[in-house]
Amino acid sequence: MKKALVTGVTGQDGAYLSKILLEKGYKVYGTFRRVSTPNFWRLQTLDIHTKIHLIPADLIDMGSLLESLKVSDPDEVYNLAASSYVGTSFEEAVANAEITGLAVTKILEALLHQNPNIKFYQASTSEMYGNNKFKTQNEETPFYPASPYAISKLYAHWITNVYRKSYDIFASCGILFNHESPLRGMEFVSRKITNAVAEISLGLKDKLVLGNLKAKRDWGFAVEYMDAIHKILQQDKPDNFVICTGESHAVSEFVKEAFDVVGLNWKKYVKTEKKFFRPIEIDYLRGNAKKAAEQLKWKPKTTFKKLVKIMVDEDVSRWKSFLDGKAFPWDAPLYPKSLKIHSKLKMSAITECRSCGTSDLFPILSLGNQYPSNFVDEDFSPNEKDKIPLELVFCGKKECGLLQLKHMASRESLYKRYWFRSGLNETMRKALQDITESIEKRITLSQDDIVLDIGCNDGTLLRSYQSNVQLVGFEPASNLIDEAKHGTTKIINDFFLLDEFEKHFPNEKCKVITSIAMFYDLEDPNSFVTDIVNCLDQSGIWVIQMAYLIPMLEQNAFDNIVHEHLQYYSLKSLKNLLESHGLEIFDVELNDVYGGSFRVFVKNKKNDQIQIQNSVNELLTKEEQFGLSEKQTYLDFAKRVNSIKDELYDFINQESSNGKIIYVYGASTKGNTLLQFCNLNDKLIKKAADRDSVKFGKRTIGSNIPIISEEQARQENPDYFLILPWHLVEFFKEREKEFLSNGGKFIVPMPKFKIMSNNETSHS
Ligand code: NAP
Ligand code: G4F
Repeated sequence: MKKALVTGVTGQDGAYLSKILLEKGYKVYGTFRRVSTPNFWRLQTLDIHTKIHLIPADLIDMGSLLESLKVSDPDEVYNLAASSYVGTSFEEAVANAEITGLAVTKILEALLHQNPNIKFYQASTSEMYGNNKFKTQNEETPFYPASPYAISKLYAHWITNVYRKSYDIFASCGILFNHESPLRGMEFVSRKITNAVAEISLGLKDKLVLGNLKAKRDWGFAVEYMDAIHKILQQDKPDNFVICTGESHAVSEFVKEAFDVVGLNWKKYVKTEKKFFRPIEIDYLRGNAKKAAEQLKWKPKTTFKKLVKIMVDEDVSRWKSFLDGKAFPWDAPLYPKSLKIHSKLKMSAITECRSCGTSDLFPILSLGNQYPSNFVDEDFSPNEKDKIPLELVFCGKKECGLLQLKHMASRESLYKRYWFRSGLNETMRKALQDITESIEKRITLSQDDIVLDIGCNDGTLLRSYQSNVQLVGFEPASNLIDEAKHGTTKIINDFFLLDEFEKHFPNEKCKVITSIAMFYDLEDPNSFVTDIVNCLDQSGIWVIQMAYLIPMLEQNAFDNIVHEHLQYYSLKSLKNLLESHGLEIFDVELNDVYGGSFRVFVKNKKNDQIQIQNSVNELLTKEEQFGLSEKQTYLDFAKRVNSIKDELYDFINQESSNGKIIYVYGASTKGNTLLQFCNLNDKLIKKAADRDSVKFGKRTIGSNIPIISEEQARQENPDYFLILPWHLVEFFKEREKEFLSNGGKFIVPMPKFKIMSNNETSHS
């Protein structure tokens, strides 16, 4: 799925372009800036406000521009934001230069840093031609800008051309002539006229005061122009294109056409006043879009007359519905609910439980400021400001008691590339097959039923179904998609969203939904569950599997705590959340995956065909006995974790200063938590051995330990292997028999710190 970033998404063009891109299957990110009265009315009118991913950004703020590129990671950027009203640019010339002109260099610079392969579109304008003497204007016509706005736009136009040539980037400009629509801002002459005509026709007003009626413009319909700019970025080469109708009409003609629509004589109502004249006027603009017609195969369709009628009719109908007591579409001064806003502040602390919303959150354990787990190239220098605290808090509401992370890293950055591949090892393949077997035992699947796996990774789980069904997956990590597509029906390269599912499977529901090792990653579990409820057939089942809290506490497995996993569920806290959405847990099983997981089977409460198993109450009782509702249980865990940290660090530090060579064994994702928390780095641990060749040559983030193959590590024969996937230690003992029999030792950090050698197991 292509991703586009549209700056100025709240404006006329931003709204129409976003709609077109969504219809073409793009994931659309849009920037908006804080204004005193929220202005999402255009997006609401087109009913796309919930479908766009909004990013707060101001064009004069470099940080927010960088952030918007980072969050959206786009294939295409459409820079539509500008202070676009020519009249105001005379009054705020410096601001205009900053916003409309200089900001474009900032975006281009940010883009070069983020990814020079991003395609860039700059919204240039016919205003740049100014008072030129040519009968028509095309891409070769010289520019004579006649307003601060036009000068800023010309700067932006040239800088885009210069960057295109200098850095060989795909940067194109559309030189668009005036384009109008019912979504046009009210101060532009077209909308000022059509709105006033509507009011006059309904007896709400008796005059329209304008400026220069003789000025001529080439007016087209905005929707069609947005189609053209999409085409501009789909060309083989970047270039400049004029987009226009080729006809020019005076303001007075616009006025006459508009009054004609409602059957009134314009001369009776229209006056002119000096204050609406410009200090310098552009008398005449008429474009020539021959190049667009030839290369883009684009031609305008809506005539001048039709355009005016569309706008007048829409304004009349808005005013009529206002008179009927309905709100105007632009009377929307609140942030509409369910906007998707990606704020970088979300990295700051939560103040309420993500599940039940209570504000009773108690601090339990801090693992310090850490880089989100990653494996990076040798020359990568991490930036301290990318560290995010890893801190656990406990929800004090009795029915909930959810253990969760206080801070959150940007989701997009965590899942853009995912290091873990399900199909890589036999144990995991079997574990996933076990899930589909347990499902097919509980529910009969028939041909064409949809089974959906959310976070489907490389598709291993989907492929293990025995029944002949439609295998559908959502997976945000692009590096896994090609593999996931093999042998499956449809893989959607994205986070799960009901809208997205419905786009591909309109009017269909899923018989089975699985979410394996992902449900605890959700920043908003409530909206996810709402989407599941609407996606799941009423007789269907949802299976959630993830690391379970009791084994994590019992085994002191603090390395389960990573930025990805925001919640650490008990059965009770999960039950509380699901029940608030009309769902019910009907069975639960425990298994050894990830050192101890639970598999929870969920159904709609209204489905009484499925019996609730005793396993549910049994586990809830066990949780009470274990003390999962007590804060003290978690504080005791934190104490044990801190003492493991001390023991581990002291031992490694001492052995390293004694000249012993220590390697990591298994550069696991979770291992990065342990290394960073325990202050272990390449000074103390020389190398890390791993099986996955993709990691060879890379380093563990933050601790900077170079990763090599297991074979190389065996040859180099260190004194110790620090076992990061410690729950597999019995298996490693067998695999590294020779290393152990040659005197090598394992350092096993958990459940209790210990040293293992061939003959003995000793605590330090
Ligand atoms: P518009 O309706 O005025 O929309 C402009 C957008 O830019 C709005 O979303 C606005 O946000 C945003 N913006 C303004 N200042 C900003 C800032 N400092 N930081 C971030 N965003 C800011 O304009 P339009 O008609 O859609 O035009 C789109 C683009 O095409 C503009 O660049 C315009 O100059 C250019 N253009 C337009 C025409 C035309 O006839 N429409 C012709 C040629 C070129 P708010 O909603 O918060 O104000
Ligand atoms: O609607 P306008 O304000 O648009 P203008 O100045 O042509 O600029 C628009 O189109 C440009 C493309 O050429 C864009 F780049 C720019 O961002 C914007 O979208 O004025 C059109 C004509 C002008 O000649 C103006 O002097 O209408 C004349 N006019 C006469 N009376 C008036 C009025 N303009 C406005 N805004 N208000 C009047 O009362």
